[in-house]
Amino acid sequence: MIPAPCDLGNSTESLKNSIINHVRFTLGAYVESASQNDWWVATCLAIRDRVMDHATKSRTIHRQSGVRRVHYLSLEYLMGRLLENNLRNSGLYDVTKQALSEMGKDLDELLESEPDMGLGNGGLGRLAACFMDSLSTVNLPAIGYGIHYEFGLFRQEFINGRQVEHPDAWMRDGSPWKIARPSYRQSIQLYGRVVQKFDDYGRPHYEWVETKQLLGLPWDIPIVGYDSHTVNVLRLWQAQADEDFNFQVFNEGSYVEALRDKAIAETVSKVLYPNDSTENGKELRLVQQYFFVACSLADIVRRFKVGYTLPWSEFPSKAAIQLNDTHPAVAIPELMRILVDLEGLEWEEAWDICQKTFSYTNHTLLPEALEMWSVSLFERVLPRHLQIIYEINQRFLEQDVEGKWPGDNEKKRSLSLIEERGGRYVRMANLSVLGSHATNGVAALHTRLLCERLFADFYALYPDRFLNLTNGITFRRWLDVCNPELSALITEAIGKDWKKDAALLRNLDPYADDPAFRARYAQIKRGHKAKLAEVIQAECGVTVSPDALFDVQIKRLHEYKRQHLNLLNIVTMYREILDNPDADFHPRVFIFGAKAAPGYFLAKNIIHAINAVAAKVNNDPRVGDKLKVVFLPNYRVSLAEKIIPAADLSEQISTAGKEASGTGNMKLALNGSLTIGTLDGANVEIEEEVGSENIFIFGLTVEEVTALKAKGYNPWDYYWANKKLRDTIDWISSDYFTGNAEEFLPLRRSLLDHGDPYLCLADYQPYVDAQAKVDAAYKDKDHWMKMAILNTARVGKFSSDRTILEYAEKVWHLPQVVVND
Ligand code: F58
Repeated sequence: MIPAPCDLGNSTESLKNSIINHVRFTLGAYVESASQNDWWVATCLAIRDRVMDHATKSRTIHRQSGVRRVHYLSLEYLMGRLLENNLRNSGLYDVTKQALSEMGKDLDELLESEPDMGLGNGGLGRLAACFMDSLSTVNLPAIGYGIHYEFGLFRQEFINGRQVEHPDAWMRDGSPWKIARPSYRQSIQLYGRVVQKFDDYGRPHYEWVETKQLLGLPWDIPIVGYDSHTVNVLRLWQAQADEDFNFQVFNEGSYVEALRDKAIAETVSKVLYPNDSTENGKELRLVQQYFFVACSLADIVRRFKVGYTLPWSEFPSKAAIQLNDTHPAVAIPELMRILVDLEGLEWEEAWDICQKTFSYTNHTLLPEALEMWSVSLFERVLPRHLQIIYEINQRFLEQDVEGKWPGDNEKKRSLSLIEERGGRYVRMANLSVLGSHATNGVAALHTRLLCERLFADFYALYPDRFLNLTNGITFRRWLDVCNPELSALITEAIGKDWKKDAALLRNLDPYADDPAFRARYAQIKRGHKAKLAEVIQAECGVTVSPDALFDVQIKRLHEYKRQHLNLLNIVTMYREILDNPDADFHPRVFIFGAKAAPGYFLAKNIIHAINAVAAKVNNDPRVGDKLKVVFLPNYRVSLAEKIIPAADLSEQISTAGKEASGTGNMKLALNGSLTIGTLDGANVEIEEEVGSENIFIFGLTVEEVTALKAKGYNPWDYYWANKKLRDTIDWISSDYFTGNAEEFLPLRRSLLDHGDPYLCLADYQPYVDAQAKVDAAYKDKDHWMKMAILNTARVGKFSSDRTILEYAEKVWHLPQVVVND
């Protein structure tokens, strides 16, 4: 008989026992002298024990019920810290806090000691993390697949105001959340060549030979949903050398050589590429993509074969595969290879299975961010896949494109999977649309622009394949965890069901008119501002007042996001304070958080410029408390969790048509920060939800941007027509801020000589005017709080639960499967 497992109850005593057992038996430490890290690990393990049973149960139920599962393929998961999220979602927060406190330990201190799991660059990676939370919460059978990077996104430091990058060894000491699954290890092939062979009937087939092997070891991270027993897993692949690979060399006595090759193999999952929106065609990146895709598909196929004895035509009824942008798009030719070369299916049947299985999310319209691989590189790394892509392309152009536009070579050029101008490249976006039954944009405006511009010809060909699925965020992490005080206030007012059904937040609407509620809401905001002021003091050495307006721009640093437009306004304000010391500004703190891609020169110049302006402003006695500028280093999820609840104003000022959606805009609005923004991405829908009287919209619309560019945009016109703007730019590019007038010439040149590609100058005056309105509005504190409450109350639409349920209904056709305790 199998004995019952040890006590995994949810009482304080049970938790104390579990934690102490882990301190003693897992970590081999004395309770009396265990380190802070030991206590943190032991607490995580105690929670993990309670979660794992549900993970096993979820897996069993999903298998037994034979339902379709979604497999989310993403090269990035920006998870942040896991302990507090898991505690709050599983309802074990209070009891764990109590258990620790009875043992003389402070939970909050332990939570602070957890390193972020920063396996992503920005919005796309964080979206994947929010989706994993929602998939478990709404009881959908799902597996997330990605790479077990040894180094996540770099750690950022400022030295003399300049960004310096350091490696982020997030799991140098291991991580209590991940579990190795060696029995599901996969072996995959790379490089080599293709040989054509013929069967007894003279039919050709292809073999991929003389390849290099790479092993993928899966690590599972359980994903705990809120108030649900579904625990899905995030499966991350670690690259390992195939042990047989160098046996020969090893036997010949070249021990060191053998190990060198092992090290090379392992570099595949070493480090996350810190690119934001530019790809640079690096071979290792392509190898990373194929490695994780091939391991994941092999895992999915293994499950299909073990679980069922079904024909391949049933594969799509068991497996949906979502491509998070084009980075995993090589999955399309890989599944074709499995079906045609390994399983012997006819091309047409295999292609039908592929299209039914895959769906694709696009996250950008920026042309430079569209992934393309040089044909020669692709051919060297994945020779068989290139052949398959050629075959897909030929059939597509000859059948579908020729059928719709006979003889139209321009259409063929535009739709082809191969770009032929300026070298030959594989277009991963075209491959993704073609190999999928659904392509979605991430906000209504973005989807419209996909259909009208980027994929116009595909849209004409297959209009039914395109749909919009506006992004969302998990309200658990971005309210319940990061702002427990506000979460409690909301729950007190309207009950706790909003945590599962965010639309219920609308019930808060009337509370905006309740002075007592407003006062408590304001008090909570002030509390967070006071805490953030301490962080600012500790990180930047700048004293800021919690009574100032906290104006926040937190996101990757990119020209299209226009942190430099924000800077132009700051410098304008600075001048105005000096010119007119009695001007009636409400004191303001401008807060930035942003990492720049290490090779993105102009983005780094902008960071330096903001830091240089900050240093002057913060130390100028003529300015006093009226204006402070701080750039918090090393922006990451756990820092966002401190900034967002403390923000009054949310900067969402991208050039219209450039930001696909944005999700920081949703997090900030949820926490009662009013948006100052352009009509871009999801800002458009935020305005629709909160009402135009509760948001500050300014600037050119997408249509106006297009018209202006068509007419011929010249930033010098704006420079000469607006003295304030001219003075501002000239001041930044003088020696005033650093003693060296050359320092910010790159920024000046981009704004003037290089044509200001993101139209900062065109939007400058409308932005300055909108900021003046913000200043006036903030002076009426009571009304401001009312607007803030209405933002919290009206952004229920942006819950990732809603987004995920829409994917489940419209794309994956997935049932909800409740897992009982
Ligand atoms: C972001 N993309 C969009 N890409 O910019 C943002 O508007 C959107 O809200 C978000 O996706 C979620 O849909 C984004 O974060 C990347 O970070 C890529 C990483 C790999 C290289 C190319 C950019």
